[in-house]
Amino acid sequence: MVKILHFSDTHISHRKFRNVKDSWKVHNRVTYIEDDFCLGFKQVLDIAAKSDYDYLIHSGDFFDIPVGRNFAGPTEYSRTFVLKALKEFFEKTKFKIPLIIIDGNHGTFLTRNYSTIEFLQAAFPDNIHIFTNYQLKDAIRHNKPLTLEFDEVKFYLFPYLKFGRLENWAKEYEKWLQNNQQPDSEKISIAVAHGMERGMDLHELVLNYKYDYVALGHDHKQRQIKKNAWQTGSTSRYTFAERSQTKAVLDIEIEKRKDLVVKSIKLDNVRSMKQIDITLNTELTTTAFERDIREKISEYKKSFDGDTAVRLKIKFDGAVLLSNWWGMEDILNEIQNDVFKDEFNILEFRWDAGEVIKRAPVSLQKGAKLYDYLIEDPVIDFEKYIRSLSLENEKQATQFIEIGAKIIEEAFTSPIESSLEEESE
Ligand SMILES: [Mn+2]
Repeated sequence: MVKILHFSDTHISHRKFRNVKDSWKVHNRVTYIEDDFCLGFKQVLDIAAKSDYDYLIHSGDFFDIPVGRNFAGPTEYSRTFVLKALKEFFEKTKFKIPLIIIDGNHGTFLTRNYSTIEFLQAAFPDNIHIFTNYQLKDAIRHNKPLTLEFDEVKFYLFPYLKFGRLENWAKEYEKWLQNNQQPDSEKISIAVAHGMERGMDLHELVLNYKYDYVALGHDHKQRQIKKNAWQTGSTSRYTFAERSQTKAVLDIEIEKRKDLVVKSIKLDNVRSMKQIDITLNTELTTTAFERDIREKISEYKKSFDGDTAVRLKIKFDGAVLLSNWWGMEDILNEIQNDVFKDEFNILEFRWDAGEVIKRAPVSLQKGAKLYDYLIEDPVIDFEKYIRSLSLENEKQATQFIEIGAKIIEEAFTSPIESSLEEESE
């Protein structure tokens, strides 16, 4: 029997600059939100040190940055915090428990073939085993396995890769998987993967092969995916969509040819995130709007305490006159100012009006009709547009249409909830 502690998506060094109270936890050193993510990680190591685990598994997004167009690496504060916490953990457990970490979509310099977890392995070369996006690409390129073997356990690693983005990537990935990543029938086999969308970043075979356990990451909500597969979830709340989620890690006992014994261990001291829902209507005056919001946040009117302060989002829907909305935005900015200046136990104050229908005032409605005919079916419209260019090269035209259609589809079908403000998991 082996006993593992499965955790994921620690997103260490996650920082917020906009719509957050300008307040340090330790002056000139660390802010509250950044420290939340360090403490989430520390809590897991404390749990891990208390029991007799054989392995610790982290299924990706160890560090939050770099990500996308944010090329900044983890802060010195977070890096130092992590090293100290790990050193303490390994000393307490006599350097006996291996920690396995794979790359997620956060924490790697995509154009640089470098991952921030490489520095962890360099610090603890005998105890930490990392598997990066780069190693995965290399394994696919050379048709070789990405595994890690111990006496009784074999790990199959699947760092993040959006293989479904292109058809030929998907084919190559599947071929590599079939050739190299099939579970061993003798040893306990554990797959570790960062991904949640089947066929896009999580391959069906990872769920269908007979691994004894599949340790998944990327989904911040803890949930069972299959009898032998779990998303363990993140260790701190990241987006407002996670506001009512309990954060937890998984304690798993694995024995060959026996059912898993799964225990979810709850993490405490997770900062609360609250959402206030407000439906707007075109009759609403700015005065009534202001009164309503000030009334709704009055329950947080008490002296600021960074350890318990709430992260707050106001979510609007309904419809509003555009001219009124401009006034409302001014009011929101004013309230935000007051919230951060006065006695409110609020750490973050933001709003999302992405789903509000903003009607042009009657005087402008004639002009607004311009938008009506713009795009009926974006994909078909785009093809018409490309055809209208009468390109000589048919192959090129087809390529344009295919790529364009994919981009448009992605843009028009992506969930509204993840607006620009909220970064993806
Ligand atoms: Mn992720």
